[in-house]
Amino acid sequence: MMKSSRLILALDVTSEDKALSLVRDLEGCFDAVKIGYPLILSCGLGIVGKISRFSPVIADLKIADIPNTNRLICEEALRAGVSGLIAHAFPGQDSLKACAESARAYGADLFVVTEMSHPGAKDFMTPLAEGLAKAAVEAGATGVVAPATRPERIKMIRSIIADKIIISPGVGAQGGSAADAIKAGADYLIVGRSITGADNPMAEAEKVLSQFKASVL
Ligand code: BMP
Repeated sequence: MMKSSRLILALDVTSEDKALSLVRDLEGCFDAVKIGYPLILSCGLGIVGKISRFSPVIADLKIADIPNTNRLICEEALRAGVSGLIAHAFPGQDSLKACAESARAYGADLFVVTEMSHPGAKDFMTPLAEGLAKAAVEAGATGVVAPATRPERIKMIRSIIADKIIISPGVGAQGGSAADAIKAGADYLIVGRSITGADNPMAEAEKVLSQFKASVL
């Protein structure tokens, strides 16, 4: 993934037409599109090829199974053309390594969830986040997913993962600030609804991009 806009578009829509028109209209505003269960379950994996004509696609399947099942899931997504995968680390190092090996075989990126951005993440994930970040490093992942809603946790995770990539959701609809997440150490922001649900998605994307620029200057 090339760091140019430093924005990853979260495409949580369930209509193929809407998905493709957003990707077409916003082309050039983002470095990758993240799709997950909503779009893949409604349109099928064929949507990956259609979006990848415009942008690299990250499959946010939050893979969390035994190693063999993880490998099968990864290979389906990779064969469909994704250039990145998102997995959970909590099933253990063997499960995560299965994802890392599959991603490596296709030259794709693997991102590992640490602490999630919603309030409920504090119930179970916060105390585990350090260990999950260490597991990502040990598995040889490209990077981790860390919460823009809690910049102090991005900082903590950065201290564990050194120069691995942090992709960070939670800006906009979940209340996080783009500037604070970047200052805390995020490399990319993952932004969905505040752009995809806006009357003028391009204007919203430009707003996030300008906050980005202001915070790195
Ligand atoms: P939005 O900007 O609309 O809140 O979208 C954020 C995206 O990032 C969603 O696709 C969500 O599933 C994902 N996500 C998140 O919000 N928090 C996390 O901790 C991990 C995620 O993958």
